[in-house]
Amino acid sequence: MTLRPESNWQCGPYRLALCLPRIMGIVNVTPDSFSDGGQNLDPVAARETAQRLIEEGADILDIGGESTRPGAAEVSVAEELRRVLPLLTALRDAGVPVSVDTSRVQVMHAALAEGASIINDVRALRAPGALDEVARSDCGVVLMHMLGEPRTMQAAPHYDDVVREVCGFLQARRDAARAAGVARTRIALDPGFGFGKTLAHNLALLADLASVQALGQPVLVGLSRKSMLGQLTDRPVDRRVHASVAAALLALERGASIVRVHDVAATRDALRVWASLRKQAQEDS
Ligand code: HH2
Repeated sequence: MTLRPESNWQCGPYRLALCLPRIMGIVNVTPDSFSDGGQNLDPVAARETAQRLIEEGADILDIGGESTRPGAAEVSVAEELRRVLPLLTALRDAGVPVSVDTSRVQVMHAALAEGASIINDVRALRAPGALDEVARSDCGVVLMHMLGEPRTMQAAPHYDDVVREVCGFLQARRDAARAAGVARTRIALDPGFGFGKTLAHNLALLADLASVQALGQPVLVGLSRKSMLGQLTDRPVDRRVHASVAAALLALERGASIVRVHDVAATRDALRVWASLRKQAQEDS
């Protein structure tokens, strides 16, 4: 069991202690997300989902206004804002940090003005102006690795050494964020499971997550209900809860600090069991 150094993740007014793993609950306000698409388009439904995830044990909520599943269609900035902002406004007093899953500078800007505490960017702030936008605020930020673009990323992803290349990319983006003025304590890194990766690539990254952790930032993973779990279990997307919980635990064992999940209640129970064993191990050492 990997024992992580005590650390905190600075996310706007929140300082999340990471001595215990954290759950990021997903609320996609999209018609086409691969798992919860269409469920939260109605603002009342979106708010109810968010509230339920908090009650089930989410430490963070992650709101997405554009699907990044392979082949997903792009939406306009105006449409992304129309989807995300009302829920963000409704969650101002939610009591947990709210993250916005976006790569667009205009959406980052509006979301931060509306109280978002975290920017979760699957493109790791590569859009022109994104580094400066985040540097101007005090939000937390997730820098994720993706090979290519969602529309084509699963066509034939190739790496000579997936772990080395993903770690090299994350290190470079972390250094770029630091150089732009983002404090190290605000940055989490994510290897980007399923983003331009075959099953073999995903498994290599999960097996060697310690290499991502060795970069010295909190590690966030998104494995929940993903197609790699479908490939391993032969289950459709709505029957991957057990595989998702297993994958979350395996990631924690290998050094992840934050798990981004759809099934908060099931994950929370598993994390409680995991954490009790970790406490025991610490007391024994
Ligand atoms: N995965 C998805 C979206 N955003 N962000 C991070 N940091 N890590 C991930 O692994 C990640 C992410 C894809 O999952 P989901 O949001 O459920 O689906 P969709 O992109 O279809 O909305």
